[in-house]
Amino acid sequence: MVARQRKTEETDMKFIDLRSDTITQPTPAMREAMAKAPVGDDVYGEDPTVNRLQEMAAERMGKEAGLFVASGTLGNLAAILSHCQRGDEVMVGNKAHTFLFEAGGISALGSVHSCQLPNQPDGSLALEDIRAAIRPDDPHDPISRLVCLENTHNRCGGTCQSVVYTRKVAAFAHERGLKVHLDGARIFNAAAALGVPAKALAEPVDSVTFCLSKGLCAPVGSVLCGTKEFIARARRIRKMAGGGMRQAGILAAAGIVALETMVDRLGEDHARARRLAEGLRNVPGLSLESGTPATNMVFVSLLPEMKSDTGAIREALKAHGVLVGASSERRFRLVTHYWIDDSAVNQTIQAFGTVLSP
Ligand code: TLP
Repeated sequence: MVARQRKTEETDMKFIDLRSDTITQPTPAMREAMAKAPVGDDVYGEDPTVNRLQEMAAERMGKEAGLFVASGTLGNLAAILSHCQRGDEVMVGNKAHTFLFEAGGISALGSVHSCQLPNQPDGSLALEDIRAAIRPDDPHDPISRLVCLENTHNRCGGTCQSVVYTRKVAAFAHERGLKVHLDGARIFNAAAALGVPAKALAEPVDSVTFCLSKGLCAPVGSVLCGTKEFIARARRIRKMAGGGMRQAGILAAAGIVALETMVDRLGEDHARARRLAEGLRNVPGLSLESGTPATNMVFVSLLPEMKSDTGAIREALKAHGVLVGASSERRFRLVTHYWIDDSAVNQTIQAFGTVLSP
């Protein structure tokens, strides 16, 4: 209760907003750092704050270099277009964010062909499926170039991909001349849940994007990391996409505070997601998706006997001050984050109970 009052004073959020961790707002420490940040023209590579963030990010991911980008979408786009030429093929999960939710950018803007492999329920891609999808050297076929993984896996329930699995896929891909990109938008959530350094999850892959503006609360930005040579290519793609920013240190400053202060607390969001899940499990009419929450996402579905759909229920919850997301007409997504405290969890469970009561 106390925590919620404190945080509520720090922000203008009116609702208990569980739609996503993207709705998080910068903390007072971030706003202060933004105001004071030394800046320069980052297209010239002269913004000291951006440069510092990029170095910190690369260090955290165990890579040679980093590139500050406006969003996770731009980070993934720049990565895939840097790995692939026009007409090359990238293997992506059929529930991957890169495939479902990035406006088809890799094909629209990069002419990269996607090969969609079934995501297993835990978000992984089966090695056998990767093996079967590798193209022969035949002029009928596109050239298999890249495998894209996602950790945590959003659509598959915020699930984590282990170090062992990531190593296995990367070794398998590398032996066959393929590169591996990791959409690690929430890699720090995965690291916290698995109890490993994020570096260990990023080490096997060639490139990784992670987001500062989700559970880490920065207002804007992601960082793409890889070799120096890869990042030089990605920098050109970023410019081409209109993503070269000038005095971006104002934004990067918040990212530095995010990395320094917000990573170690992600376990709190996971604990609250578990409490929320336990509460919702007992609400008649709802069924908790098995395996969730692995991290900060709770997926619950409406039981078949429930007549209303998620749209109507979301409206009713809103009247109780609670905003939740939906990934289909029968499936809700609730994401915990810094601005969700224990009382918000309790109020959400109560609101669902009231709205769904016959
Ligand atoms: N995900 C958003 C929506 O786009 C669905 C969310 O609310 O979860 N990779 C993953 C795994 C993501 O979940 C997201 C955002 C992105 C990339 C893209 O990041 P942004 O929004 O910064 O472009």
